[in-house]
Amino acid sequence: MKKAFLLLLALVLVISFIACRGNDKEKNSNNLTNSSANNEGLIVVGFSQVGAESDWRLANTKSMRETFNKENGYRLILKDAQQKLENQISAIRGFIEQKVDYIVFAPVTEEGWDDVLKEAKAAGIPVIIVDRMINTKDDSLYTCWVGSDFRKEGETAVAWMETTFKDKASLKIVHLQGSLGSSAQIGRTEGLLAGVERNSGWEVVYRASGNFTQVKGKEVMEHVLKQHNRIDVLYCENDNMAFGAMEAMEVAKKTYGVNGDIKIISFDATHAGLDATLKGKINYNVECNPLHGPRVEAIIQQLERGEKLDKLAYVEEEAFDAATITQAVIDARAY
Ligand code: GZL
Repeated sequence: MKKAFLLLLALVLVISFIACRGNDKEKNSNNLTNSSANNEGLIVVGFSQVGAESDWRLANTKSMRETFNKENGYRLILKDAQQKLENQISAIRGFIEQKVDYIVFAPVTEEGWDDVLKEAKAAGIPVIIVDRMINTKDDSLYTCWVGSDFRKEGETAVAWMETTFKDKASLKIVHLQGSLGSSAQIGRTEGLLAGVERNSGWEVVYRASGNFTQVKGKEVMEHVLKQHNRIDVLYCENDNMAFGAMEAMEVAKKTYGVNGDIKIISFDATHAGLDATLKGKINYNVECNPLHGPRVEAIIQQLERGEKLDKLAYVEEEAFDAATITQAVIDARAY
């Protein structure tokens, strides 16, 4: 009897020992999946991208993929949020769980980030914001931001309008906005609003968002053309919406561009957008540089070296006039 009891006790001890070992192994393997050892010494970057809504966005994603690859010493985990805030938040939570080394994200809109960024901060993971900005009172929630000065982009477009239309007593403007609440839309809209404020003859006859997509841009312009006979200017917050608006104007037999009735101002200066500018379909195109991969990599390398960083880093941008742009200018550009 005693022997049987001792045998049973030994059996229980052995089983519980194996069970613990099993857990340890699991934990180890968990740690292992996130330690540089298991990542072959690579730096793991979790990148939450807005979506694939425009040529600009595709160029931005391409830049990040080309930079954060194995040859350069990185493992990139890229999540496409399909332009939904909730998808970005769950992607960032996933990065925290996976214990990535860095979290990078392009915020779809400015609001709604504090909670998830507090979780990233608690997990000790540096956060780099690219492209658009967030609205937060606590800037300790991110390490730094790199992107465009969208208000300045709008002011650049409006300065061109003031010069081009200085002799026009009145100007009827259709305003096609980007994704509402995104810093690109907010800044470019602010630029136009300030221009309308300064120029009493300017009137925005219609304003709506095309969500930065070609399909929506066409839809909005189809509606506008049914309501408004006289339109002098289309102020369009990105190239893809401008392409959609052009489709609608062609169907409605409206002329546009350098030789047309409706002058088009666009943003992004993507390859396709500059091609349209060269052809005189877009009158003026304000650049928004998407090549953030190398910029973010430089920031990560500085952080790896323990260097201090500026909180904000603006990228250099220019603008292109259909009257002066050449094929050589387009060919010399990286995107
Ligand atoms: C601008 C970027 C905008 C582009 C659009 O930095 O956030 O989003 O202007 C893109 O083309 O969809």
